[in-house]
Amino acid sequence: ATMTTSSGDDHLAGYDAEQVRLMEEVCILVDEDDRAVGPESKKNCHLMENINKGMLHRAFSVFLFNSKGELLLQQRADEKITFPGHYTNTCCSHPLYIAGELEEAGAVGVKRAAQRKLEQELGIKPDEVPLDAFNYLTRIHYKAPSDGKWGEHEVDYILFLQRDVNVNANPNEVKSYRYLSQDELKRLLSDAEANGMPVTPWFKLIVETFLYKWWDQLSTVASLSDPATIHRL
Ligand code: DMA
Ligand code: MN
Repeated sequence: ATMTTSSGDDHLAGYDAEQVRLMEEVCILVDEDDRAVGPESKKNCHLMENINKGMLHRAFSVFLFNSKGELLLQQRADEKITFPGHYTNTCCSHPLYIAGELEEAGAVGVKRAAQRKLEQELGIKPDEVPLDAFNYLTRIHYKAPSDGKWGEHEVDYILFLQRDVNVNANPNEVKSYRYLSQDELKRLLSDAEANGMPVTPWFKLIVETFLYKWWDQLSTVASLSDPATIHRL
């Protein structure tokens, strides 16, 4: 991967050029009630110096299951600026400050963003993951440092879907991926703990709070949807 030598911004010097470019994306700043309050660069949203002053943005976390009920897990690429090499759920990112992704009715804006990133990270074609296949379950508000400089502070929309898809992972985003049963995930997480393999903080929080109870009821999970609540984790 090409490394940047000078970006004109010390914060991003030395990181992967494609990931630096993606830091120019325009995220949606929100207040604590998830009301959109304006645009801000992905870079500024993820600097701890801004997070420590209260900056908060909107995000999503996708959990994709195959028809056997196995979860698609990914390991983030080493090129990622935040949480490189960490094990995590299928796909995460941010809706952008554009009309289609700001649309809040039915959480369709975050579903569009999820469809966009499933293709960019995992090569999953949009027609394999139609917007109406996503179940928006609830939101979590959490804060987590990555290293001294970078971190997360998000209102994160949790999206479940069960579809068989063709994966063609983008190595700039994804180092490895695999499908796991519940027992296999439990084993991976306890091995990770024992062996110092990093797992993203948001994935740990969702595993600890909601994952297995929703996973146990995959085929009827839409009935468990709690769209109005923001869980403070
Ligand atoms: C950000 O994910 C979203 C959450 C829920 C942590 P990310 O760092 O994978 O975003 P991106 O893929 O856009 O870099
Ligand atoms: Mn974020």
